[in-house]
Amino acid sequence: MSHPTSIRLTVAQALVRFLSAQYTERDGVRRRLIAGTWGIFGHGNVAGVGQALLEAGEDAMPYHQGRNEQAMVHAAVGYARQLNRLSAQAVTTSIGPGATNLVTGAALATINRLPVLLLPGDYFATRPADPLLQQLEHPTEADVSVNDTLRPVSRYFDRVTRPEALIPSALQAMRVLADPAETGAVTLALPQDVQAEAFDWPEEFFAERVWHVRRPAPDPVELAAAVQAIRAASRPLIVAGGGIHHSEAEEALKALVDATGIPVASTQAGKGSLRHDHPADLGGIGHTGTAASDDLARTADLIIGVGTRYTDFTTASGTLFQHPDVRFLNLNITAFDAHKLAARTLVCDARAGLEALARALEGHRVDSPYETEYRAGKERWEQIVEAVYRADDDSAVPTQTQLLGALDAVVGDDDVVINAAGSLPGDLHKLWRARGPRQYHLEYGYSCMGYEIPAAIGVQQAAPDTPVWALVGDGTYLMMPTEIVTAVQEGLPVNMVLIQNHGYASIGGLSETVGGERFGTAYRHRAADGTFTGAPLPVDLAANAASLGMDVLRAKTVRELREALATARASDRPTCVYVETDPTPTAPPAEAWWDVPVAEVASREAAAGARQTYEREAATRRRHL
Ligand SMILES: Cc1ncc(C[n+]2csc(CCOP(=O)(O)OP(=O)(O)O)c2C)c(N)n1
Ligand SMILES: [Mg+2]
Repeated sequence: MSHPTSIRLTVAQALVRFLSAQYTERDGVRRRLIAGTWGIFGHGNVAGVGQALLEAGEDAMPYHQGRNEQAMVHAAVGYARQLNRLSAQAVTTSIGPGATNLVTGAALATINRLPVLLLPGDYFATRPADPLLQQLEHPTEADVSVNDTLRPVSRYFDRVTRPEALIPSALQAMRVLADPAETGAVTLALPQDVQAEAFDWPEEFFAERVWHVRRPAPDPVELAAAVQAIRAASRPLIVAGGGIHHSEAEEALKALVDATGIPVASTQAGKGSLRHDHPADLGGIGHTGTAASDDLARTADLIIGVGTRYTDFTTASGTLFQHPDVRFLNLNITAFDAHKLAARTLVCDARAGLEALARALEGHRVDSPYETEYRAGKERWEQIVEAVYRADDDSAVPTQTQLLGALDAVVGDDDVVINAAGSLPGDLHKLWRARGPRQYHLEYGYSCMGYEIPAAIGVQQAAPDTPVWALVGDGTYLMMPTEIVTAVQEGLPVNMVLIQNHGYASIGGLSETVGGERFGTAYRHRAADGTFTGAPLPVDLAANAASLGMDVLRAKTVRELREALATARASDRPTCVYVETDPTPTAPPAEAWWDVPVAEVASREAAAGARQTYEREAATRRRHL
């Protein structure tokens, strides 16, 4: 018997209806919390969530068709990042392989603290005929399904085995997605029989709900201690992390820096927090950082980490901060990150914290010789960037840094440049001149090859009028070109710069420094001696991109590259600029170490030599307590 205020729907229909009524709000701006749903259908969601999406219609819940489940998560992550985590997307999959394809995307989302709602189909809750197609039968734990692989990579996981359990579970899922400290991948595994089951839902379950995205203020005691530490420091350095963007704290950072003269070095996620031409912006920090940042990091007595997780790239694997009395002050919305490196903590929203610091530090400024010193370092680095960007011969094959110079010349302040893996993250972190705060979109928490193209789709969905660029190496392209089809289908004019250098330039270079002799890093035919040292493989990736529906411009010289980039930017179609680069490495070498352990014993000379260097570097590691 139905309750008078109840609505009879299947679990899947109820979930879609519930999701279409959820909103976030921050600073008075309201957005859909789940703005759309990506899906690939098979058994496990075709008759459940698939039917529910059809019934709901595009107005209530826009549907996007992907080609690969991992890629759909990447697209959703790109979307959420572009909107500062105030809006997210859901991803529905079939049972088994469709579901486990989510794992990589989920890890990426959770590591980068970006929200995505995952809705994998799951085995029957009622177990009428196990094993069903694609079921893993665990011999001793009957309730284990392949979806349990999503537990360690999800910030919230539930398997909804009864209809009424959806109510608390869906509410908890929204709480986590909208929580600035908790957010990441959220998984609701949905047994396929339960998805199709009808239930009488209380009407209130479908009422509009607004999830306020809070900005926790700093604790007065922590704030006082932080202010004291900054006043006492003679060489303070801000490490700007991704939390500044998530919190939309760029203006607050600039105000603090303008008032105090404290310089800013940025992580991959934080780059663009200050415009590149601000006198206190020193660019990237750490293993892929600039000399301006890393020289200062070595001699700074107070590191002020704002919204950073302090990865090994940032700390140069624990070797970067070498001042004998260096101390850390961490402003972070998660206590977990704030406490890293035995820091003084300021656990709060980045914008709220930076504004409070600026107020409390009024009248305080770093010594002028310190300012003169870092400004000179910045100027020296800018000359290095100019030199590697410049191409004196227009008719030559471009190097990778000349390619970045050409792109730098064509983009506007709002263009978004996306990359995640290969040799580009290092080159971009060192060289890119970030203008707008959303421009530099590097996924370097998971550094996942294949993120770029689907992420460009998500970014373009979030910012329809903004030119979006996926920068893609040949190895990365081969990992996941599939979503080109999706960009074509959705009519999204994303640009892709496809860089052909016949393999893994990045890992090849790394391999050489760690005694690996470039083993397995080039895309070449097997030679007579059985090794992959023959001719380059005869692939034509430009033709491949064209076959998937992109417009393709092949650029052979610097001049053709400049023209192709401008044409791509002006086009309203998905466009690929394909370029074979001169492999001569032209990017400045690393300013700081990165720990990749080298064989302690080896018969080959290369590894033995590399081990000596390794031990010398490892000896400089510090434990900050
Ligand atoms: C999914 C995934 N697999 C493996 C790696 C390790 N990895 C990092 S960079 C790289 C090679 C990238 O090659 P390409 O895209 O051609 O860029 P290039 O190094 O040539 O600049 C590999 C294999 C990774 N980051 N992601
Ligand atoms: Mg390559």
